[in-house]
Amino acid sequence: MARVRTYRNYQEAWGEWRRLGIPDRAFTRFDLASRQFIFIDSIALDEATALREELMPKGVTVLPCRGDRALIAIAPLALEDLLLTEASPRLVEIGEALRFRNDAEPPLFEWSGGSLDLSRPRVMGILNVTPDSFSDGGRNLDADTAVRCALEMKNEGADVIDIGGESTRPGSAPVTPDEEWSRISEVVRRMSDEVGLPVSVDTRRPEVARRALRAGAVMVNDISGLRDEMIEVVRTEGAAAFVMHMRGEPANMQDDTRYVDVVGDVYAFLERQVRRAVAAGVPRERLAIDPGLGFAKDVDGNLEIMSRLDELRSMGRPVLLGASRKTFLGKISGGGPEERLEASLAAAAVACWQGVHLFRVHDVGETVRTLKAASAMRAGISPRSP
Ligand code: HH2
Repeated sequence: MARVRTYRNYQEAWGEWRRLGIPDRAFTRFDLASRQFIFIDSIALDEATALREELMPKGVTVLPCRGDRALIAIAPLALEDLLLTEASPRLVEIGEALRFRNDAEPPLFEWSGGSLDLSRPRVMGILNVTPDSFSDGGRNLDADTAVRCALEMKNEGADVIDIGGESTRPGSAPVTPDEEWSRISEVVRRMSDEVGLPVSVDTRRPEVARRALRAGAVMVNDISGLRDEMIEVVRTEGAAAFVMHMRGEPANMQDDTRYVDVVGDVYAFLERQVRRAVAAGVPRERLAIDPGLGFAKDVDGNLEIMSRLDELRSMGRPVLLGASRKTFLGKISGGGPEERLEASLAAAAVACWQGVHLFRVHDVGETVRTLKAASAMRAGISPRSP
């Protein structure tokens, strides 16, 4: 799926295009006044060349870039005109990306037997049943406490509870699947009876995911990007899934945080994984995406993603964001995990403004109130009753 990129000014566009290997002389052909440009993030050179041949007679510039990427310079309205006449499947796909990026219509998010209405921002409350999570580690090890905490999050307005049994903070040690499952099994089982919110299981282990889905969870939150075995679990159990971007393992993921274009690279990865899952039989409506803040990204990478979240909407899938209390927030506004509430709420407001659909957070009540205010301001009207 193509990615729609908006530049704030000419310098920003120029700097990025140079990094992507676009020759200077090409810049003059672009009308930056239109501000929106279309990137195709996974396109072979011969395909980009074919697209250029197709569009050249229509006065549209296609520039192949480094790293299997092409930039199309066309005003969105002109593209809509083009699509009205005749279009190859690639062009139709590009038109769709534009609509997803620009339309207010929310994408569907479903699982077997249920769905989540994304016409307003939704909050996923974090429930880590671990001794060592960076923010709430050790707090919910006992199942009664964990269920009480989930009920509290529900009362504060959470829409989903995300249960994790393994910390994935940078440098954390992995646990065995049996250990992970023994931490969360009772909590997952008690959720549907005692809390009554959809449950997501935060795991990268297919066997843990399968057990959790059979015990009542309906979504899989996989920080390792939904590899083949996990895709199979999601498909056979009829679950929904969050596909998150990460490189390497939590133990070594901060060793390399360089990207050609962080948003473009993250988008290309997520798109590839969504395509694989769909090709394997998981309905598209069951997949959501997450750029994975803090996972193989440095402070500047995280901030660049925060400022360009709107591009992720081009894929037409719900976007989940996990910025809550993360280290990069501490680095820019100071303080340890407990002192990052204000920065976390700022992240929620900035993301809401760009149309992010789901928010994975520790501080549910505060985030719900922030999102109510931010989404009303974005829409320019008072909120509908919940
Ligand atoms: N971040 C963490 C864990 N799971 N899942 C998604 N989809 N997105 C995220 O950004 C994300 C995630 C890390 O945060 P946390 O669970 O609070 O800490 P820990 O990994 O130490 O348990």
